[in-house]
Amino acid sequence: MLSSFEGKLARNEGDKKTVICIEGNIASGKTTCVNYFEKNSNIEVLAEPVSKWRNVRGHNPLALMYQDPERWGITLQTYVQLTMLDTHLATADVRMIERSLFSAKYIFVENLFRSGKMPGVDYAVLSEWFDWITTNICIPVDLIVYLKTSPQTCHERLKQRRREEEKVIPLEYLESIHELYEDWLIKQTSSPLPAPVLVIPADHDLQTMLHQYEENRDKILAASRL
Ligand code: DCM
Ligand code: MG
Repeated sequence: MLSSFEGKLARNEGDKKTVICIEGNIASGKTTCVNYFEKNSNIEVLAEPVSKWRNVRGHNPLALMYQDPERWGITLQTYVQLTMLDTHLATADVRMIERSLFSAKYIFVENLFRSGKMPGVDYAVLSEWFDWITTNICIPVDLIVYLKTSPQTCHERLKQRRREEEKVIPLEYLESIHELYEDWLIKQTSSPLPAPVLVIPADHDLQTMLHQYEENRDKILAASRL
């Protein structure tokens, strides 16, 4: 269940909040990163609403999308857009969120469309929704932390985490998502950037990654003082 939209909209306007988005390819280690900050700082952490994407009133649009993207891509992405908007409108003053409304559109919807797996009319309707939301609702982002991985690393991690729906994901899919992330956050040649980007190399093992989060902790949390 989504909480009261009207109430959140009203609260979102006016008072200054800080939002840090953790971005990166599928299985790049975003959840590990947000879990680190949940334990080692006072900021509120909001994990990606992936459990909702796997179960909306008994349906699994994530699984359906991987089975037949042409048919179900729009279904999943419409719901992702709604749940990410709900996440952005959460109440805490300082918060870290896994991915964002922006990457949902600029990376995942874009990928479905460019790979010929989303009909033009579905892409047009999602784009209208996205443009309406970002024009009419204030969605502030203060910092993007990009966990930069190689697609091969993500492929290995994906196999390890064994999420049932993701068994069908080939390396090529991760390569296209990677390219779109690089164009957006590194080359900065595709879609608008909602905030400055901090890049953290994320191909390393867990211990090294935790150490890097520790080293970058103050820099990341400093976004709340901008
Ligand atoms: N996903 C998607 N479309 C989005 C966002 C995510 O299809 N707009 C999928 C990719 C992964 C899962 O949801 O299968 C989220 O996993 P992760 O935690 O690796 O980001
Ligand atoms: Mg995750």
